[in-house]
Amino acid sequence: MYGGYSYIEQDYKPDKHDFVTLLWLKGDASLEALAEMVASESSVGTWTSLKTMNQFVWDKLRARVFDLKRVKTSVETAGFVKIAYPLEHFDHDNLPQLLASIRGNIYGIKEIKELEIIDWSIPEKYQRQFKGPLLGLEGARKYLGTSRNRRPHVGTIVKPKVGLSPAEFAEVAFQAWSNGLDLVKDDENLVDQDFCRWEERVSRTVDAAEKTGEKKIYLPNITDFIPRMLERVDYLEEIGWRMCMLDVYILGVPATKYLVDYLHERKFLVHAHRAGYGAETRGRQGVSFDFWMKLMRLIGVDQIHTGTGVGKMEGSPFLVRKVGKLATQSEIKGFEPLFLDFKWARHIKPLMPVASGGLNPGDVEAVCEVYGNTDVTIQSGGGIHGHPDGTAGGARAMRNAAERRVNRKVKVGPELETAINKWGLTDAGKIHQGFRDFEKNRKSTQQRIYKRGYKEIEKISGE
Ligand code: CAP
Ligand code: MG
Repeated sequence: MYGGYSYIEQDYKPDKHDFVTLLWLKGDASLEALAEMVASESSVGTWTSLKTMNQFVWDKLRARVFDLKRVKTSVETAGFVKIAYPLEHFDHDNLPQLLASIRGNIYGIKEIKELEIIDWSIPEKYQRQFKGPLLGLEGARKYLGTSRNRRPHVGTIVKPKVGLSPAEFAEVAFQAWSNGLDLVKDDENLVDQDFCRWEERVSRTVDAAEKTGEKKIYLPNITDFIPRMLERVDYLEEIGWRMCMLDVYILGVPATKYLVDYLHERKFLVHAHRAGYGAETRGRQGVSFDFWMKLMRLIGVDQIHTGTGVGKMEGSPFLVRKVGKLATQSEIKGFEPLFLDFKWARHIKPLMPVASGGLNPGDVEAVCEVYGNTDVTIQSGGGIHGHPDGTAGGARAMRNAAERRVNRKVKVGPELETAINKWGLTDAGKIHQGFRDFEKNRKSTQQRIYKRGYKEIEKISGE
């Protein structure tokens, strides 16, 4: 009972039109009380009973807490719970309103010390209001001509992150492309600084891409206030370059959705950088990256950064494979309490996952093992421009590694050998074995998580 009402129905079976959130909760009251605070504050209630409450509100719009699983801790209460919300609770086609309910006030409730939305499911009827990716995974493959051989796409982020002039930037990009890379992108913090004005950089770099005589991806970062982003899209359209990058987490859901719709009306490929996501996905207060992944596929970005499992950014192979599946599969079999069963509406296309952050050519095999296949774009900044033979050597090594991944007859070239001598070869076999062990111990791992909570999850997540 919280605020005069009881929201708990332990054995509730969600309706196909319900949203379900899977939460981790920890705090200063019983798990039941903590969960009811969340259900109340995120749906129809508040701290006290209301004279204005009526049957329609209670019957049709309230949230329901179910499947509570208490975990043993020494002092506070903690555990996993699920909360179901009826579809009628939400506006049509309005993600900000949905977020204000399920990801809103609940994070400020004083008794709650830890609250993580680990996962959520979205009813098909709600998904049907969104278009999903326009080009997605297969669109990117078709553009680059890799639909048949299915090799991983390889690319680079020009480094230093900021500071090169437009001419220097375009030259580095040309070296990268002409030595085998598919993709070059601006860094997340490079847009329109005085030393590298956006328009001049884009015009020179697009010329460099065209000079290669091959289909290449160049992703200019257009992130800014909305009017300036629209001007940049218009410029790109004028010069016939239909692709760009958005820092989607920084922009937030409303601006991202607005831009993706605008770009897709103009048939652009949209690449999503996730800079900043860690502010709410790490630790036990916030949301998991899966939460964001589902939002972004619904909104329809065509490519998105999803982690590496082996590079410089957080995320174990297990977690990254899970996010990769959310990007590329139409249906996911759950492993509670880490993720729920989930099905995408049929029209929502797969999108291209992007592994980036601390990678080098010796990581290609391992990254493919993390993702479980080669449907991934592998990006490397330091691992290309830090190659002893420079950008050209790094690009050749990276392409060589990608070709070898789909055709074992391709020999290790001298640049790949140099890269491996400098950075080593990440052990893909060990990652493979890790997944096999996990499958073997699925049931017992699950039992341990329910017993000991996040201490066990951290062993899998690498946190
Ligand atoms: C990679 C990168 C990306 C990170 C972000 C960087 O450069 O450009 O922004 O990958 O992480 O600046 O760090 P390096 P994520 O290849 O030189 O590491 O993709 O996980 O969002
Ligand atoms: Mg970057």
